[in-house]
Amino acid sequence: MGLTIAQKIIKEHLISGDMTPGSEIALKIDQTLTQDATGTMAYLEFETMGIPRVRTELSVAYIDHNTLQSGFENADDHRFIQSMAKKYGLYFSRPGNGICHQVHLERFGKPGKTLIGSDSHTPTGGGIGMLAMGAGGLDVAVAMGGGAYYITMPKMYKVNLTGKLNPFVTAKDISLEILRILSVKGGVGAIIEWAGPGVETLSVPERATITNMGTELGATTSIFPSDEVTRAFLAAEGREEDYMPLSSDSDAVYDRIIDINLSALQPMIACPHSPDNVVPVHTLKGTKVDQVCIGSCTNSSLYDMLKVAAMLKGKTIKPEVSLSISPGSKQVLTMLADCGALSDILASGARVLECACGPCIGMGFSPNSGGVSLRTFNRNFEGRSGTADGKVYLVSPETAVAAALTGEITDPMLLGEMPEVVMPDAFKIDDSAIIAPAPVEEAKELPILRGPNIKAFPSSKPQEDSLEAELVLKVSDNITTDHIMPAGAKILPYRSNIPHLSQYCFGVCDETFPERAKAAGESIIVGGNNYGQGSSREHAALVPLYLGVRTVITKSFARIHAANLINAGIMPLTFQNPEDYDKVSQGDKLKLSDIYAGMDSGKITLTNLSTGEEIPLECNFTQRQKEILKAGSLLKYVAKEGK
Ligand code: MIC
Ligand code: SF4
Repeated sequence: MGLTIAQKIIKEHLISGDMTPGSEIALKIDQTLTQDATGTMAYLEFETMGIPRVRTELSVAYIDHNTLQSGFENADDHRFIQSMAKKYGLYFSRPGNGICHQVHLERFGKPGKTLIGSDSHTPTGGGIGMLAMGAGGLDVAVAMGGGAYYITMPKMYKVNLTGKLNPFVTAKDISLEILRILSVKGGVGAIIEWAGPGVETLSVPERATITNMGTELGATTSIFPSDEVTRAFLAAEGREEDYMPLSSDSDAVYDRIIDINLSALQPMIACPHSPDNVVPVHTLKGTKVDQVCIGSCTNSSLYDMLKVAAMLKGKTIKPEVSLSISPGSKQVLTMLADCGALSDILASGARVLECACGPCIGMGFSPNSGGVSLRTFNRNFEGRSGTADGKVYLVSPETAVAAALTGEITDPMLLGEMPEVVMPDAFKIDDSAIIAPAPVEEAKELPILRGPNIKAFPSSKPQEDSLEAELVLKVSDNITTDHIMPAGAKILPYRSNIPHLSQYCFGVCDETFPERAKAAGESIIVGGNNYGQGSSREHAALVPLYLGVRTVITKSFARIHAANLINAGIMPLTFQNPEDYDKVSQGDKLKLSDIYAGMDSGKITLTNLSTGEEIPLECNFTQRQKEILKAGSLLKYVAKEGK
């Protein structure tokens, strides 16, 4: 039987396990990346492992999330990460050099390699034919130390592309269309391979837009073939030697095949507050728009920005609309400046922001009260923009510009001719903002620079055989990590200060949660389907751990969050019958007994001590996961096993 692209890369990197979907596999990781919001924690964890130098082919530490520096906290964290990178053998991408995924694609990504990153949009690298996955900081720390990355062997989905995109219809619209078809949980447990004759019509940055947003499907990752388009992109980046061709075998078997005809696609828009709440743009025609943001790791490539500049050239945005543009990298911004496109953008009335995540993670540029914000980003979760009642819609750069020019949601296809955009044959290479690590001998003597914002991480407890605790919080379906541990300008600078962060835990759902959880001592959370979707932030596990949460029981979990809970020593369990979710209420006293036997059999009984009812729960832990939970956390397990 032939292999898919992902299966080929997995086979080549398989350390243990068998490649049957559903079984645990251990993968050798070639490259890692971190960003600063998850990086401080990942490097603190790496430090405790006592390994003198990273053992990957390449590890890069990016600073792109926390760049406001409204106090000493961000600046201290940047210095800490920079000193870690220098000492332990990582490249350091300075603040201002760009968003991790965009820069990694430009300067480091290589077809056929494995990459894990402490950021859920690491699958952006799939656009260049990498097997790139988002992971918790601790998993990245272990991989930096040369350890394997463990995942459940995914199923294989294929999206077969035919035809060619019409002007004003873009890769973002393909992403939104697949979200409309599959929903935010439709990719769970699967790798999505993009195939068919339509693939060669898409450039690497367009492919990367699509693999980036595969994260919103809950997919393990998404991947494109590596072909002549990939070679041309690498050549333009001055790294043609990194090219290798990659394609699936003609008799590769897929669990599901979805067809999309690019010629028939129209501009799409995701409505508040979920990326899968997708409709054609024209159905919302005339909706007044207050704010437009163009950028983020989804849509900030040179190609995107040149299209935006060409559409804005000679025009002025509506006075009622505020438009921000954040180019994805220094390379993109420099090239925009050199060719004059930046002047066209500025002349239109746009505000140009730093090459960083910025408004995407609520670091400034929040919309006005109740404001409608059209963003080229990948997430529109409630409250993420920083304005609690802001209404965020996700669109392509073309649809974003159409709204900025008209002041309302407008199908860009109605704007007349799309101006021609010519991509240069070569990108401008300037790696001066990427700092190489110190040579081994010199590194030994180097200090690590720590600020007072870095606090110890919470200690976890070994899982005991029984647990009696209060159900402190019951939440519904599709709870995101932005609900569990919000980000934004006020909170993000405290990513290495769990006690401070804990005040905001679940603030979007219930501001009383942190106090109630602390008062309860040990506690349990109950959730619905797809609990923990979104970010890879392990803070969404570490903060509940700090507040005393011992187990989370749901109808189903998002992949990275479930792994983060186990790594932190919190047991994720699911209802055997989803309707039993209704048999527990917030405030109930719950009991789990014979947990060890249950971990082996996959069945654990929950007794609701408040009603007397018994409820069957399920778990599907691998031997390793059981040992992690019994040890208390992945860190304790690694220390114990010497792994
Ligand atoms: C996000 O887009 O939510 C983030 C911020 O990039 C996160 C990482 C984080 O929470 O630091 C992600 O996607 O993993
Ligand atoms: Fe940054 Fe937004 Fe991309 Fe997350 S999704 S890495 S916050 S740009």
